[in-house]
Amino acid sequence: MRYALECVHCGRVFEDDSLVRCPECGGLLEVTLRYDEIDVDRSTFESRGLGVWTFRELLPVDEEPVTMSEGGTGLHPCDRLAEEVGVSSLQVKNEGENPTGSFKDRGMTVGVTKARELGAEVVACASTGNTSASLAAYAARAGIRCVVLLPAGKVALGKLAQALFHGAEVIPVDGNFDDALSVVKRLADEGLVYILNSVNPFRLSGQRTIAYEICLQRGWDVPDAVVVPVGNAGNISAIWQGFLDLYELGLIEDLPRMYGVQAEGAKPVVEAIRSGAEDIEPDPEPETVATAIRIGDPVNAVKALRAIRCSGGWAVAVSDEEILAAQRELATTEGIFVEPASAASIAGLRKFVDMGEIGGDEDVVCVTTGHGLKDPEIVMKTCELPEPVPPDPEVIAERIKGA
Ligand code: AN7
Repeated sequence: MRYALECVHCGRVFEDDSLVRCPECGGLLEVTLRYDEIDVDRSTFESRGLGVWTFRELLPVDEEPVTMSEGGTGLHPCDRLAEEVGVSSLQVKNEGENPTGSFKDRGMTVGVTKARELGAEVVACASTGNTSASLAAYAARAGIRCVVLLPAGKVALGKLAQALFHGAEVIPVDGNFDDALSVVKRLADEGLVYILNSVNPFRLSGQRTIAYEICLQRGWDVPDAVVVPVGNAGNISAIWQGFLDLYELGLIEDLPRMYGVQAEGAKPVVEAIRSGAEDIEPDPEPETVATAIRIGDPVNAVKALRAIRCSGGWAVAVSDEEILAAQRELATTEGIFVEPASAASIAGLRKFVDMGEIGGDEDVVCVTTGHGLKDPEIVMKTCELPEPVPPDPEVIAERIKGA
């Protein structure tokens, strides 16, 4: 086997793909690649089109994938914003360009392929929205029954529409994401459902391709810093592991520093980084306009703390006002429309630069995790729709000249 599952807590190693948590201590499992058994070099990947399955030798499945061409997202130079923020280079890895509009598709193509391989009859997740939209789509494609638990009234409209329309059984829960996730974990332990939250190690393997792609797109030149919004903390952990994989395989010569950004109203990871604590203190009442990261008890927190600390990075919290201002700035200065949670990475970058954590001469990649169309309601609150006028060229010409 070119991979195994390793417990993040007790370190035991397993070769049993049906596991989603350590059978010995209950801890999180992570896919560890056996680098000696993987025969790849830079040209293996350079000769293929860009996407998740470009890196199939590094993914823990051998079956035909359940796929919709996920990954292969743009890495957009943002020179005007770089100047504005005060860094010498800024690129945005825009994950909103995935099939269902978020980075979750990278994980689901791998996770749902594994679910099908295992013969799962029901796949399930708790979600702040994007995970449910992605799982609903991939489950539909695989022909597997899908159940999603959502915090009632707290999921952005576009995401809810996706989950419903792809035919998932949507169960709104009177509670927050953390409450919903603890229910799904329990049902998964009882064998009723196959869980596709970020406790699933196969899903997070797919998300490592964000790092793989960044390196390939930059000709294997590693950025100084990578800035990622943090909710359940799976993505920042997966991206860091992706860089480590390429480093261990000898495909890159450096590692980036990893920077996490949370919302002011949901910032347990930021507090732990600041205090030096080994684990987070859960926040029982997370609240933020960026509903995707409205999470108080991130399950992957320990891995994220390790990623941030081992890489020499840091974490900050940003206010809802800072998030919405960054969202607008990215849209108006660079043409990139992202959802509020994604804009947290831009708002956070500004803070890291102001704090001196990221230097003015550095080369930065911000990961924007979801498309702006996911949450049209939030942007329409701050946009004014002008009154209609007659279709009269003179009236409209006057309007244009007057502006
Ligand atoms: C746009 O959909 O947790 O730190 O249930 O949708 O890996 O959790 C979404 C998370 C960032 C945080 N940006 O990533 C869910 C869910 C967007 C997101 C995150 C999410 P993690």
